[in-house]
Amino acid sequence: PRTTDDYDYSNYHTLSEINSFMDMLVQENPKLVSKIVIGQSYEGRPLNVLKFSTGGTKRPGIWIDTGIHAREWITPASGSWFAKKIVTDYGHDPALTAILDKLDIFLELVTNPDGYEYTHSSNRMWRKTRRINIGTSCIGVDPNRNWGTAFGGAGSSSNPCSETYRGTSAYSEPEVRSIVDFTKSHGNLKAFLTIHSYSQMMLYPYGDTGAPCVDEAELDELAFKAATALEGLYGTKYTYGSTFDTIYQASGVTTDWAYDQGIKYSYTFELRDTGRYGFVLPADQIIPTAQETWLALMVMMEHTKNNPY
Ligand code: PAY
Ligand code: ZN
Repeated sequence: PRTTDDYDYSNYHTLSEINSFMDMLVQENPKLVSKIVIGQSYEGRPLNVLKFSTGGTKRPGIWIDTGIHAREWITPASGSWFAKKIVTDYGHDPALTAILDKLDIFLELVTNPDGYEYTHSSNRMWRKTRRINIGTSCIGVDPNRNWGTAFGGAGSSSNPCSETYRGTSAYSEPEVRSIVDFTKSHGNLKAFLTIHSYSQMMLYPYGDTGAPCVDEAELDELAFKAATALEGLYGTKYTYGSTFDTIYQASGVTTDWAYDQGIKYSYTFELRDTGRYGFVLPADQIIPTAQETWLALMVMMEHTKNNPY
């Protein structure tokens, strides 16, 4: 494709295709979109973040990441569709326009590029990063157990061969560290939405403990509204609740960290499906999945806009 209008949103793409897509989107919309490189992956690939902004300085920000787990291909595919949706709707859809007049959106499409590349070249079911671990032939750290909140707790593994290996220390993975550094230097993120698959869930803190977070009532109500909007399009049913109560105990996860940084609207999304195809979701479900998820994201972004803190 030469333009983002010709991009095939209904198929899965390689890392280099997604990188070209991002560059085209920036080139076509220079007033609205820019690309920030927040760091480098373990294998040295750039960690690219799309910034959607209509001006201002350090406006409150919404963070969205997709593709932190390599095999969850529906997430960067949906994220690419979101990126195009934002540039298409800005100035036309009043709700999105109002959001972007107050808030900036940051979108990291391929948060674990080494892993993503590996799912294309070698092993479609790879989850972790591609770090070489000392003293074992097992590769990789789970980037969703590597965060500093409850790092090392139950629901994460000290075994480098495990799919939930936490790494040797919190933020050991450059893919995680770069987001931490970006978030802290930005200092004004108000929502943190990390997109995974599969299970059809919206999860809020905490993952390491069943104790409720202080904002549980508000986060639960907002998840209900977002899930209702999502279901309204194609009837896809989501469950929601804390990670601990809804999926399982997990320590050192992104949302617990983001929430403890003071970013109240912190959610993990688990996109389609509930297990029939799992990570290998057929490509004909990409656009419907993106469309329905977008409705939920819009509910959360509007709520963030309307409830400054
Ligand atoms: O962040 O709420 C969280 C933790 C839950 C996810 C995790 O284990 O990291 C849930 C899994 C994921 O998306 O990675 C669910 C999938 C189906 C899996 O690999 O088990
Ligand atoms: Zn995941």
